[in-house]
Amino acid sequence: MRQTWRWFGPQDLTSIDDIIQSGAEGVVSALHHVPNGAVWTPDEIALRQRQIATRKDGTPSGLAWEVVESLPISEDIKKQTGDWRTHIANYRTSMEHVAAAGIEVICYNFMPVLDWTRTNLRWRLPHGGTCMRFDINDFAAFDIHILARRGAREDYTDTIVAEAEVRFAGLDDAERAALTRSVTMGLPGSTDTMSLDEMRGHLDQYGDISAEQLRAHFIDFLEQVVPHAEELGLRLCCHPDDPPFALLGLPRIMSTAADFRTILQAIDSPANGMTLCSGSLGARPDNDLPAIMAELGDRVHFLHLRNVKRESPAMKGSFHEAEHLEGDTDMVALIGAIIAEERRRKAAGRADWQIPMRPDHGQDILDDLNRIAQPGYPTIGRMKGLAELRGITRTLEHGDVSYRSAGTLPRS
Ligand code: CS2
Ligand code: MN
Repeated sequence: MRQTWRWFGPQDLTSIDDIIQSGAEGVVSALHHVPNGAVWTPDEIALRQRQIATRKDGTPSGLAWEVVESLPISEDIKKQTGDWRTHIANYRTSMEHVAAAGIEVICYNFMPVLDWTRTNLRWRLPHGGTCMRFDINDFAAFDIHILARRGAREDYTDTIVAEAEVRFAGLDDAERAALTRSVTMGLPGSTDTMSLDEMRGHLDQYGDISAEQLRAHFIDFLEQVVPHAEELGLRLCCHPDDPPFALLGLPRIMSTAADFRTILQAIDSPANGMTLCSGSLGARPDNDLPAIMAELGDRVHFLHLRNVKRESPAMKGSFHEAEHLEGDTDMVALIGAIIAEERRRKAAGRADWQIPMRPDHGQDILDDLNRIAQPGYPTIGRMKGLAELRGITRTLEHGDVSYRSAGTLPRS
């Protein structure tokens, strides 16, 4: 695996100099200030590349921008409304500029309105640090009682509806505002929150777009961009839904192995790939991460490694972000499956045999607790995660240790 680190740009509390000390080999970034649907210009891309390539003292950092995360897909493209055709043309132009700058991998997602969603961004853990958490009862309290969405009750079990009622009644004004802030928190890389009215406006615009229709829009989009990406030598890779189930009555269509299978088969090109995010997919008990890697691995172009602890056996339930080697995904088995895929690629002569990976999220620990970083993106917590993942990788890649006797990896 190629060890990378997400950097949000010059305002990021983790500096390029810090990233060097984390041991990461490459950088994942995006032009977060460019509005969704607009073209990424060569100048803006080159500026970000220079920022990544330079330390504070002006000397070379030795790091390069290796993965774009994300080149966002506008809401108009997802709904096929307004300027969606122009936005697709712009997407193609941005891809050309990214490819001309020497970057080959582009991650994006296809979630309507919201990116990842949590109910608590700083949940206190027994060790004194904090992590992000999704509590289905708190979320239902928000949906039913704060957002007051029509039909919300029907989306939850009676037990959750009853518990949400109790939770809501127990929250004072400040706690209601905090819950609202957590749920409506802007996308990664932005500090904006959505107002409740804006959120209602977005939900209304989705009207009754079904999952099937959203999937058809997704395939239309891919038909327009994947062949061009292939010509440009780019690898596109869709990030899964987080959490991997429908929220607020909005369809979510990239939540399971079957969802990815459908989309990867619909446009059967190496340029149409997957971002395997073990934390997002791992929030559902029916997603078996090592099995997904073994099945779809040849189209996995980017890896997000993190872990979640599911708090109930429900398909749509509460979870929190565990340490990278804890939680419900067997991280050692997953990394084993990744290394097996890399060896297959190497043997087949694939230039992209090494898959870029980043520690996705981390718990806030030590000095992280005194700095308010992007939720999920503390310096020390992520560095700890990366170090643990690197340890597993180094062990499994070692030519001569006992994993071979477990029979899970072919000889290198
Ligand atoms: C990221 C995603 O912070 C995260 O959880 O993995 O938000 C990811 O950047 C997007 O969904 C990709 O488009
Ligand atoms: Mn992710």
